[in-house]
Amino acid sequence: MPTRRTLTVIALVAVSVLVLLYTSRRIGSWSALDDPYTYRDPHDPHKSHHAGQGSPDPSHPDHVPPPPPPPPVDPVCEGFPDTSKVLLVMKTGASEAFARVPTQLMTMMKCLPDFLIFSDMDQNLAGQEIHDSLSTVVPEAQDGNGDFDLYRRQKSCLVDQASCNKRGDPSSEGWKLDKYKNVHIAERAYAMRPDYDWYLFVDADTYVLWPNLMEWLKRLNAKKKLYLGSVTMIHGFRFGHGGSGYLVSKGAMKDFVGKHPGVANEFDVRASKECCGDYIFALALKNKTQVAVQQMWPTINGEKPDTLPFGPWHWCHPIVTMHHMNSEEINTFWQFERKRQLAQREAGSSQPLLIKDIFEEFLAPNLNETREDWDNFSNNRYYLDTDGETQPEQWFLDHMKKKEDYNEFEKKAHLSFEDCGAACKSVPFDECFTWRYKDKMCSFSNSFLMGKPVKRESDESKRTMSGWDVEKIHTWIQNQSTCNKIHWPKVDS
Ligand SMILES: *[C@@H]1O[C@H](CO)[C@@H](O)[C@H](O)[C@H]1NC(C)=O
Ligand SMILES: *[C@@H]1O[C@H](CO)[C@@H](O)[C@H](O)[C@H]1NC(C)=O
Ligand SMILES: *[C@@H]1O[C@H](CO)[C@@H](O)[C@H](O)[C@H]1NC(C)=O
Ligand SMILES: CC(=O)N[C@H]1CO[C@H](CO)[C@@H](O)[C@@H]1O
Repeated sequence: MPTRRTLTVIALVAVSVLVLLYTSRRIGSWSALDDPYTYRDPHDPHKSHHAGQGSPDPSHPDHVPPPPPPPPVDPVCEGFPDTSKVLLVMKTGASEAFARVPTQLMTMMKCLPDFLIFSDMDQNLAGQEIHDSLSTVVPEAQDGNGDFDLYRRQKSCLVDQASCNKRGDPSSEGWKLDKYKNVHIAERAYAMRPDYDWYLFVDADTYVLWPNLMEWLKRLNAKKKLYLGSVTMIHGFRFGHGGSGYLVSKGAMKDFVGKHPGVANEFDVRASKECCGDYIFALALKNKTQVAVQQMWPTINGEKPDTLPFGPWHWCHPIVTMHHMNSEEINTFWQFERKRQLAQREAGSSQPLLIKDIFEEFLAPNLNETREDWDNFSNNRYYLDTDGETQPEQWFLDHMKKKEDYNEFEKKAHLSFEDCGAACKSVPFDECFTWRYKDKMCSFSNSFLMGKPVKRESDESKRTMSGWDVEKIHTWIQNQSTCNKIHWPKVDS
């Protein structure tokens, strides 16, 4: 039997241990509080200095400098991949920066150790520097050029940009200015940060899935000259679509902007004659290095959860970028991605996020047979009355099936929303997953997506009605493999 005295001693010891534990935790959290004062060397993003710490005291012979405290880890960034070899280079404009950039900084960019933001004016957004990419455009390209009206107006704005822009049309003017930026941005980004393996160029409404990107880049060699994107064409020339984002390897950047100082100015005047900056970038890159874009679609993608067409060519593919995401959509997707990664960590699995996972999160819970005043973008094939008084536009006629191949349901498809749906259900999945009825026209899509609500038209025949062949969609999904084989895009090097 323990005596009363022993019990008292044990109790006292227990209390002291608890007090000690508590104070050491407090100290721990105090040093974490110090971390916001971490100073990041702008010339070397990987090196941090802690003010007043780590400087050895020479008067003390046995002095061992204390190890620097670990960098602050936001709990939301736990398990976030090491992105220190990839530089995100974001392009925006002063007329949109305050609407788009803050949410990006709070979500998709939150766990990045470094990145650069370029615009058409020097700005500071809550401490984040935004650089004017157009400050060195040659006068020959700017003078007397209406494309630069917004550029000039922004600089002389006495109040906020939104108020000044009431004198113009910022979205179309911003677009005209945009095409001068891309090569300058590449040049400046490389000059400011020459030591990265990869440079990822995106717009301010592009979303990047970092865990997927880092998983993908493990398979690629940055020393090769690579330019990877979602291919678009102008005048038969292939280039990576800017909003989807394009990746350029260190090898290509070195050969391009590294070896050709002033290359951006060589293309300033050319830019005034072309439509788009992403196209100019590809022209300049090809001109100087012979490097051409490689097709990475659908992994580098220009759609977003509500417009991604799910189906045979969008399923077991990992996705690395999405586009046209507004702040709310970025926030929603970021939370989904972080939640999923946490769950995976607990389950000890690490499958990349596939396009089918986006279907399961965003569309599957909301699949319904029909929706009124809703557009599901079904536009692969049209059924319409070609014997009426008004001749339909040629584009619609070009998207019709040969009438002699119609079955009984297809013959009536143009009559009503219900007939259109019955026709969809009468054909196999590679002809119709979803249908839409609008303006006395029935149209099919061989993929399925969410789409969006549209304003209700007072004229009954002008309303947009959408339908999903839910049964066919489920049958098709059940017939898919479970995506054991991940379809990473093929890269030649
Ligand atoms: C690059 O552009 C210049 C100027 O337009 C042209 O003279 C030259 O032939 C081009 N070089 C290549 C390799 O396309
Ligand atoms: C879902 O589909 C059913 C059957 O077509 C329809 O009656 C119902 O209105 C739809 N629900 C919504 C929210 O559109
Ligand atoms: C199911 O998959 C098999 C093999 O890929 C294919 O031949 C068949 O057409 C598919 N059926 C459906 C209904 O998708
Ligand atoms: C799957 C599908 O039909 N997607 C289409 C959605 O609508 C846009 C714009 O009309 C088209 O570009 C897509 O091809």
